[in-house]
Amino acid sequence: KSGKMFVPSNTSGEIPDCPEIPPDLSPLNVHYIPNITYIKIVSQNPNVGPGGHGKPEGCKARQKVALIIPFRDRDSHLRNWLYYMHPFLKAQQADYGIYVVEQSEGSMFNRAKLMNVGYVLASNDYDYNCFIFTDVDIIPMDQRNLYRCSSNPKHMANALDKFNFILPYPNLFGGIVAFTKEQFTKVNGFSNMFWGWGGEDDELYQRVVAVGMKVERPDLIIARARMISHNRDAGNEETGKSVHLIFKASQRMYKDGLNTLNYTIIGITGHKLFTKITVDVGTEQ
Ligand code: BGN
Repeated sequence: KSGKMFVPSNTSGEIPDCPEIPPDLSPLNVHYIPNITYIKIVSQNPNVGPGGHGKPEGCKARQKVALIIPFRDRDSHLRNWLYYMHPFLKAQQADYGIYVVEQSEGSMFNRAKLMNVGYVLASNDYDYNCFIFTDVDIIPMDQRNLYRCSSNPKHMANALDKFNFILPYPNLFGGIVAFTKEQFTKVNGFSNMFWGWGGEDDELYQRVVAVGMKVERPDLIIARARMISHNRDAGNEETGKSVHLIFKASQRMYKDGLNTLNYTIIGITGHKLFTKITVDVGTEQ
């Protein structure tokens, strides 16, 4: 016996960092499949751990990404989102977890508050440093659109099929946004005061600008995404109150947001493909 042992090339014993840009990313065909089942999605994603967590094999991801989805009564959209997104995030070598934040019945929908709740609970669950707040009905059509954070808050829904793959107005900040922990706490999160449809994203944009950050967006080609078409949900009507709140964003932002968030958890369930948080966010005062 020579006494020589096999010495792995990485002598520190730690797995290497994943490459900055994951290999072999490409555009995708995305279409809505109304009857896709959870059983099928689970069987196609054996790598996904309880609560909807995934990790790259053989390398260490540079970011830990929580995906936060505000939700109420959109089961078939959720199934489609999961069907496409688990393989997508795997291809991107993401270290990630999926949090579906469901608002309990009986009050007007408050998308922004659900985002704040998702941020707080995901932060308690794992050491995330990047938070992607995404609607359940938007599915990216190109794996090169990296679900990661940048040095500025990033708007990622700038090329939706619904808007003919262009940005409909320069300050649009809806659909999907990515914030690091530092960026999100700097703006005190979303406003808690937007009940019903519209404007909470425009208000968040005002917060970002008010603290001197810029908004980044991916290239229009790789940002292409499908939005599942649907009618406006009951319990999420437009109230017309948004415009006043948006105007005063910079005056209100430190008195309305993460530091004033209140809610009651109804339940937290670790499903195979996601963590579901059901929450009572109250009603408009
Ligand atoms: C805008 C909404 C956004 C929404 C985009 C795209 C408002 C505020 C009006 C003062 N803004 O009109 O919330 O993301 O459309 O649908 O409603």
